[in-house]
Amino acid sequence: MRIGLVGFAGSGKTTVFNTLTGLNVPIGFGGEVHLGTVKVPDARIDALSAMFSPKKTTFAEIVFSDIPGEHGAEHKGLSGKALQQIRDQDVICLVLRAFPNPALDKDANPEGDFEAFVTECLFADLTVIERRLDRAKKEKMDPLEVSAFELMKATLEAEQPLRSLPPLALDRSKLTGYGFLTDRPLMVVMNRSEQEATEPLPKAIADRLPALHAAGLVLSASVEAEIATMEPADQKAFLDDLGLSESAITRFIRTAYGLLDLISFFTVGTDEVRAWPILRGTKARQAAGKIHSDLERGFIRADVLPYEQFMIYKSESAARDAGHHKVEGKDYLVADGDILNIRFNV
Ligand SMILES: Nc1nc2c(ncn2[C@@H]2O[C@H](COP(=O)(O)OP(=O)(O)O)[C@@H](O)[C@H]2O)c(=O)[nH]1
Ligand SMILES: [Mg+2]
Repeated sequence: MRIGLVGFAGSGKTTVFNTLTGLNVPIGFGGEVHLGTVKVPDARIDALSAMFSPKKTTFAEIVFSDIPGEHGAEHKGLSGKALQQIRDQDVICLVLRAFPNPALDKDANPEGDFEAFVTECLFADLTVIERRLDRAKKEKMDPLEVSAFELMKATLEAEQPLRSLPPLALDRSKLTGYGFLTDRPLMVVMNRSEQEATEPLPKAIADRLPALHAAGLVLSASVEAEIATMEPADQKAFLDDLGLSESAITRFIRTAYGLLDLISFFTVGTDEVRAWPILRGTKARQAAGKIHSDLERGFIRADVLPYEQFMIYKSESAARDAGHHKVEGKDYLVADGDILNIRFNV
């Protein structure tokens, strides 16, 4: 999964990026996109790996991109280049500045920045759609496509993001090339000062999130940066002191998985124990395709063993003998924690 950190210059994107990835790229305005990969912790993978002692253990991964915002004197919006880079991401994570930054002559205004970003994305999508509809007047365009674009236009003009349109309203498989920003899942990170690290999201933002189908999270990048330099034992005490039960990365991953409605299935063996993130509601055949396209193409059936059952019996054969092993067809809805073995033939 690719998550792009975006936001206005000085909002703390690079600091948040360093916190989440454990990297240490230089702080400073502008610059290039940074990439960092994080393993998604999963105690079930740890347990399976301990049992199989595989050559390789593979966790789900998140690739974070730190995308610099524009920093011209007046214009504090995102450059065309930044917008293009955002289009390559699976999730947009907007970092809002809610701490005083002496390098900027403006007070923190997270609510204003939030609305500015939301509006900017609406306009960027609207521009793409209007251009396409203009072109449709000259060239032939499938009438169904025209009506889809008219619907999207009306949605944006009503200040609703495209992601608010339900799956049946829009055939998104035909729209992938457009990279609509408001159709991407949106996560909002409120980057607070040390003193306010545990304050909840301001009401003005919290109230807006449901209608935007977005998720929110509060953290203090500078607090997290401090924690990162401590011994693990001290980290826990420090988090407890602040009234935070978990580190930012743990909370971040949970929020992202919840927003996207992601679950994991597992493959196990002495070669590799691995977690595969999928959308809830994915069918066995598509899940097989995550592993390899041959497995999707030549899919015959899936042997399914829920993780919980496997851990009770401690072996596939014992769980099977006890009747917990299921054989499922291509339309089986994969459940969180399913250990899958795909039978296929190509
Ligand atoms: N007090 C405080 N300062 C922060 C926090 N996050 C970032 N900063 C500072 O704000 C400035 C801009 O941060 P940076 O990560 O470079 O922002 P970017 O331009 O969005 O990448 C730096 O001086 C950071 O040290 C925070 O949570 N609290
Ligand atoms: Mg930066």
